[in-house]
Amino acid sequence: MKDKDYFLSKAQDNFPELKFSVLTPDITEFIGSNGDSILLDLGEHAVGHFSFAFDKVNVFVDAPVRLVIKFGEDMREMNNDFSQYNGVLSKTWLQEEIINLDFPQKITMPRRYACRYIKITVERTTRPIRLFGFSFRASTSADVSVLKSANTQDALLNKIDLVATNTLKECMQTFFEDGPKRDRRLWIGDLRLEALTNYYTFNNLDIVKRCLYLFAAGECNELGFLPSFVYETPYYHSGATHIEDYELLFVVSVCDYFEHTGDMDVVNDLLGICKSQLESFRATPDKNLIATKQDGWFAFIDWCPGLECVTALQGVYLYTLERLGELLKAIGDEEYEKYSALISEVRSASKKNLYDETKKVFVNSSDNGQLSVHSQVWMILGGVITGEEAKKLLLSCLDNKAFKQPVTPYMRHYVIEAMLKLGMKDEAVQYLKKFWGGMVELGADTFWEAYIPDDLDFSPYNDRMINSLCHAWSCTPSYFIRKYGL
Ligand code: RAM
Repeated sequence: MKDKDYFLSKAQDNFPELKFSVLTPDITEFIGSNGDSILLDLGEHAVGHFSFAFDKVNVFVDAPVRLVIKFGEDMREMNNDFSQYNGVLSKTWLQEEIINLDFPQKITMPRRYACRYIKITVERTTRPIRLFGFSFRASTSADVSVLKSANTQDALLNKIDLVATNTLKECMQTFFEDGPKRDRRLWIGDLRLEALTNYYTFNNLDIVKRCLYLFAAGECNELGFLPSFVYETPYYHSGATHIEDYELLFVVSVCDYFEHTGDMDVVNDLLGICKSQLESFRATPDKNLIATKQDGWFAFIDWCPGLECVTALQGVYLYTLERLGELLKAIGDEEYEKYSALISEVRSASKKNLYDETKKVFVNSSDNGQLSVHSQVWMILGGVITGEEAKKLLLSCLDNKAFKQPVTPYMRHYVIEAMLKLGMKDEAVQYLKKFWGGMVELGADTFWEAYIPDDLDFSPYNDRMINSLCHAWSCTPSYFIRKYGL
């Protein structure tokens, strides 16, 4: 019987093996007293556990020593004063500890951190102390030995590829995490992009299967939608949030997996859930076949402030229908005809109701008439508009202040996907270099959750300190570079 226990046991069968390595910073020893601090640099981003030792210098320390230990993914984060944090997410994501050590000892800190830099401040000691034996035990389930270099003719693209594979590697732990600093959980939107990039880099199929099954085990809401995120530590827990575009992208993730592997066992296990996601979605369009906002409605699309998402969601729906249709055709499923008829119907309805023929743009009263790159891109990806007409539309909205622009590498992934669908390879390379290359030029070791070139303080959560600087959904340049030979 394919129930929660079945899916969880399948997820367990595909538990990926973690590989460990030990990093040591260039500084090996530090002598300090009250108020002194040391900054350690691991030389690269790492996810894992930090150890060190302390001892007296010459006079025995006759009281507990209090240290403040701060971990950061980049130097901007290290230079922030965490006490000034003013964001909407919990401050406890900020990686800083106060520890009291009763006597000289070697200590391995119990929590896992995601960082390149570590700052230790001696807050209170009665005598100078010696800190030494710094080491960081890093983990990943990515097998770096199988990774081939991208070897493009372009130095910046090679660098972008390196940072992108590094981002993915860091997010690959016992499942695909969205960010190893925050939220450290599995989200559908992130899973899809991580899995795609993984196919062209580390090609670890177990972790993809595991993640698909972890969602299959999740509790659906009253509409039948899968949870949009799950946790697995310390025990399985499916998230209470249901994001409409993410439930659809679960279906796409299964289609991607099948396209890459031809694995019918997984399809047999998950096809019912895929079909049910699309059936559930059918409750949302109006009589014109256009998506509407529902009670408790939430579509993600991007973290762009004030973004209206209905048209984009309609595009995600079409994109998913098309992918599922292809899968059904490939496996000879009798429902293929039904899906392909539906795609044509919803496409024509979208063009008829959402495309303004005079202004040559998609605009929707359910989006309050708001113009966005997001709507145009998803209508292109949904196949509502094609060829030269679509190219013109895309070029006219990018960098156009009249249109809401993407703010996350997640949404920018879909901009590039739309460009490549339209054969705009040169534009795709330029766009990739501008946004991911921009982060590289700012010294990124891993790609960030959000990036607006002229607003480096931007945060979806109102404070840049909480942004994840190694974020799964930003790893797709390696997918584009390797799959399309950019
Ligand atoms: C944030 C994370 C995650 C994303 C969701 C929608 O919490 O950044 O990656 O998928 O938002």
